[in-house]
Amino acid sequence: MADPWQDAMDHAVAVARRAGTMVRDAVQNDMKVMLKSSSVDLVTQTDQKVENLIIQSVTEKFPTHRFIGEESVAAGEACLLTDSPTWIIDPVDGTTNFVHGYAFVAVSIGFAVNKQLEFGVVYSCMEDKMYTGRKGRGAFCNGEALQVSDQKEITQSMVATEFGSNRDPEVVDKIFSSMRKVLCLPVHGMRGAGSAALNMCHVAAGSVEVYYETGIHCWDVAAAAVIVAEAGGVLMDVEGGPMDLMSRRVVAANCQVIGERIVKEIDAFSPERDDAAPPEKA
Ligand code: LIP
Repeated sequence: MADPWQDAMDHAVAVARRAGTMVRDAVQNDMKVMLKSSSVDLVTQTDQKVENLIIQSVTEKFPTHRFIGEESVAAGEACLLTDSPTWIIDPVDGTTNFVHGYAFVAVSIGFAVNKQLEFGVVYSCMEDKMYTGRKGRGAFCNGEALQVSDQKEITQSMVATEFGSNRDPEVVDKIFSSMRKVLCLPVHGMRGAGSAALNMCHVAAGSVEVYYETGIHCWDVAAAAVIVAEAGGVLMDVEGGPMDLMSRRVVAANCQVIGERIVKEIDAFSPERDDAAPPEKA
């Protein structure tokens, strides 16, 4: 059967490539770093330029489609997923990496219809790796099919997580106590690429068994969630049960057994949801 969203997906791949070139070019130049929620939550003009490029180019081709974009939300737009076809965009996932010239930087474009994720495109700009996933049709990296690892033993596993950008000591304590428990299971190793989307692509590619994080946003994980699922992996909440895209909590695992095992070690907490109502104006 013809894929009703093939055109949109082809467009996402093409625009992600253009965006990636913009990111690579920007790394060579001086960049102006600005702050968002805190002094460690960084944003650059490139994040904003890339998001504008993607939104403009998609709007020209699909004028009725809607957007949730990291920088548009930072500028005050609502983060609401409706039944309309919606592009969920992180123009630069791994902004801190980008600012420091650390190699894992991705353009992440997810696409949802009727609140269901249909496809995801994650372009790892510095590595020139194009990860794609289309619901029901598989996941690929530069055209090669992706398959999660078949490991079922947590003690033989590689685990990825991140410190995030919340430096509230209570939150940092929870992050460290979870990491300590995971490390002492013991696991083979713990890593963090500095990009949620790429951590998840590493699960899809089989080099990491499980990635978990609290504090991410829907634009960090929407695209890669399709890639993980289509590579045979599972997505869940940090307390088990299904992943909720707006909850800012994610576990992406190669299989249910590993996902559920890691959940037992996580000290869960709940940041404000992405779709929380904005505060009323005084
Ligand atoms: C970042 C993530 C990173 C996570 C940060 C942040 P950004 O996205 O990909 O892994 O730890 O909290 O969400 O801000 O670079 O798009």
